[in-house]
Amino acid sequence: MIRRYNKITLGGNVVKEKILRVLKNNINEYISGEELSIQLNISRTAVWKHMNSLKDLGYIIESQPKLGYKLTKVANSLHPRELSPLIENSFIGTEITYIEQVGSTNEIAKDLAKTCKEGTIVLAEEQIGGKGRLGRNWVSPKGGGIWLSVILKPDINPAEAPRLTSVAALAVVKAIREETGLAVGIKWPNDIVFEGRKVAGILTEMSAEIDKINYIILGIGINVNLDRKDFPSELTDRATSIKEELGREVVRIQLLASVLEKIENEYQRFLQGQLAAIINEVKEYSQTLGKMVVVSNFKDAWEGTVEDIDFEGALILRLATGGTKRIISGEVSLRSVSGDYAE
Ligand code: BT5
Repeated sequence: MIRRYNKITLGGNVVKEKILRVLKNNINEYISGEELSIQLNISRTAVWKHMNSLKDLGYIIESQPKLGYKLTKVANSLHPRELSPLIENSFIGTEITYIEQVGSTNEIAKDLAKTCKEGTIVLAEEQIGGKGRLGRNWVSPKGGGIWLSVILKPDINPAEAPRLTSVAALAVVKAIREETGLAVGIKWPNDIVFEGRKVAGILTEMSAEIDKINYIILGIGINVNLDRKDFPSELTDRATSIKEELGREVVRIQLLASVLEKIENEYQRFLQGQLAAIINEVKEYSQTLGKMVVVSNFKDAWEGTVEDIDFEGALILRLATGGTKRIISGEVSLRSVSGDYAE
């Protein structure tokens, strides 16, 4: 079942919200069932039922007959109940569709996009049909990642839509660096990498008419607490997670709140005409500038050295055969020391 949540009501049961607040304010301390029932004006049986449903949501709550209830661990979930209080944005993430398991959050976002307001997000704990670009697969196991779609409705020319991939990439890099300290960079146009391995990817999809965008969906996948065993063997050399690189777990929800905040900031800068400044920052984090590469799209491939990322986010390639080529979107393979090109 798909449920929408919004920031004001948190969409949930008000009493349960209150119980959770009391438990969180007294984390690791017992609070008696009687006290809770008096404070909230409900029966002790009702308190007990709410505790059970909180346990089902992943909260670890101990109970002792004489002492009452003690919250020892908050749920490792991205549930809007947990997320909404962390978001201070004015529109990105103020409406949340949260689903435990989904095919692809981008597909759900497409269904919502026609009627929902700009900034609505779709979140899942697990994707069983996660998508990369060009119909590729995106590995999205349960509970370890951030699998997110953001619905935007910018009043821009459809030809300018690829620029939003750079806007999103900058937001994700800034959030990961600030929240975790991991010095990730951007492999043009949509990969967030650490030492050559992919930590996050962005899939920008659009519905448009000739001169008007209906909506854009920024699909963002971040490998937060994934373990090496979560990746299929063919990806172990090319993919990694924040946890693998830092050697410790990261609080997913905190990182997610930061990603949403940065997306709102960078997107507002974009709408205010500050793309050139955004691209300058993208260039600071670029892992492709100055490198020998092969850039390909569905029909062509060009070999050369990346000379620049221009003020609109396009790649400027100095071709091995002479001259330059401006490329708006494509696939970059970097040349290794041995002279091979790796994805
Ligand atoms: C991307 O495509 O990098 C876009 C990924 C977007 C994923 C998000 S999750 C939320 C939203 N809902 C979706 O269904 N998708 C978006 P691309 O550049 O085409 O990279 C895909 C390639 O990356 C695959 O062919 C694999 O080689 C590799 N790959 C797959 N899963 C990966 C993972 N979890 N981490 C790193 N690399 C992965």
